[in-house]
Amino acid sequence: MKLSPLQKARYEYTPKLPGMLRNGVAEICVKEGEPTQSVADQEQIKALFPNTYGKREIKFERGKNTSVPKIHKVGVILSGGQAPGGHNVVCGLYDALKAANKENVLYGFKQGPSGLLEDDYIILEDDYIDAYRNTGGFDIIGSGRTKLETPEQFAVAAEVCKKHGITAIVIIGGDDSNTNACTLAEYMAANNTGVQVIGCPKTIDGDLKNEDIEVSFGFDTATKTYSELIGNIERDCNSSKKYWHFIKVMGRSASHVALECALETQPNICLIGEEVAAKKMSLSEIADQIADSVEKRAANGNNFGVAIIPEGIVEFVPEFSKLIAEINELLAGEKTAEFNALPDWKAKYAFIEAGLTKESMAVFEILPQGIQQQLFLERDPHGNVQVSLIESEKLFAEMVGEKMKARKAAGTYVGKYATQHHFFGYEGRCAFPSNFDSDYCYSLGYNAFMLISYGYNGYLSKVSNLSAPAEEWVAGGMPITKMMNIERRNGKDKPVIRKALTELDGAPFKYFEANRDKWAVETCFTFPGAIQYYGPAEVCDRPTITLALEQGKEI
Ligand code: FBP
Repeated sequence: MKLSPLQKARYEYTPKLPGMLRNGVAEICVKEGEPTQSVADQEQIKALFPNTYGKREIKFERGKNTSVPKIHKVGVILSGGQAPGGHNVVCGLYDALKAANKENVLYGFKQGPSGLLEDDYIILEDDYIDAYRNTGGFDIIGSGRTKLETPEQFAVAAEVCKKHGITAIVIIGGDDSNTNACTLAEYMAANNTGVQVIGCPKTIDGDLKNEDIEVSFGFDTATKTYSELIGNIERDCNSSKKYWHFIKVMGRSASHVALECALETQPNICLIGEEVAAKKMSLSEIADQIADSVEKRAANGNNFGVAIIPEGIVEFVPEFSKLIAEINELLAGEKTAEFNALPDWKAKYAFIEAGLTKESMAVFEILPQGIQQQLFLERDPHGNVQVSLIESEKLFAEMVGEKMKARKAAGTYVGKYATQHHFFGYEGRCAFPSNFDSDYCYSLGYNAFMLISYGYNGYLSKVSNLSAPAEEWVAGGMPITKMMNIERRNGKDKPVIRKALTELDGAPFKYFEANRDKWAVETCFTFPGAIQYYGPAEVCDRPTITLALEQGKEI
């Protein structure tokens, strides 16, 4: 395989570990803290996790390793969407495992949790591992979205572990995968399998975050990648001065990615889904907010601008959620076939008009035809509207266009309005991990092995104090049950890790709120440029603005 110069250079990069892990595995001791409680619904969670509930928070320190020596056979799984740094979690885990004993073995289960269920694996060894150090992607073993959640699946997993003598599984995933890791850990303990389960917090979305997990890995690199691209677009539109760019960014429901990109690039507009929900904004109100910026900028002769749209925005618009629910109902069961058999869009439109309430029809009518058709034609296997596929960047660009026409007719706006659309998602998920993600991920993996060697089960690898230099990071572990609460999912009460949405009273949003009126009218763009891997620490090791603000640091 031909290597790029950066790839070669990154192979040589030595990720920075937290100070207490730097003397090698023989010099890492454990300090147990207080017993923990779940964030809510304590009695229910305790009853559901009798073997893994209430365990103590743990921290590692420099000192003589007192773990019981044994040969460790460990399995590792990458679960869900790609996030930069996943390879380094595997590398950190591998290095700690081999440093403890050369005879230890790391099994990489292929293509996500299904690899464990199908007993499809590779044994990871030096040469193979070395080709993935500090690189992006999950291709070291592949990833997948199979959910590991039923007792039947757990029994298969336990059998596969028994067959190979595997006594620990590391699951690298987001909130759902770590919820499932917690249930698997409980199963393994309840059935005396002797298998430990450890989770690692991954997702570019940044929504696996709580008082213990400061950030999920991948968020740093993905947002820096998108911010580079958004900054480049800002420079382009500031040069030609002829387009409004509508840029959708990934992040599923939560708006963390959009907010961080806005803090990095200071666009004219950034929508925040959680605010839209709190203010119960309609689509038309959102379009008006953008149109106000277009109008005011045009009055200063600036017929250009940048608007960032979070992927999940439409889910937060109450009238849109109602419309989606009605459409799902309208096409439930047999009715999909009836709808599909209608000869043309005109007939389909009449069917829709007859089936929706007056209010939802009013919302449907203001949507551009392309989006209307998308709502009915591209549906998931259960027949539901695929909200994530809705091209909200086009939706708002077109709705604002209509507003500008109306304002022109009313004589309040004189200007030109031409648009471009972008969607940034996959571009950032496999980027070469920033130094932050390279260091953080390697530390998470190394730390995961320390948790295994000290016999912990049902813990999330935890590395904290992340806005400080890596030397000052704190390594340890937190029982996953501490992060659980009961939520209603698919009509049933389920124990889950609470998903972190953007907090409207949190420091990142407050900073944005204090500045956005100025950004909406003036041209305050900032140009973060490409991620830098070599050079001064303030350029190369800088955490996200979100993390810095959350931890009270100057930005
Ligand atoms: P995870 O939650 O699994 O980390 O995935 C994140 C994500 O990148 C979302 O931002 C996005 O909505 C989704 O994955 C896309 O999924 P897919 O890769 O299946 O298209």
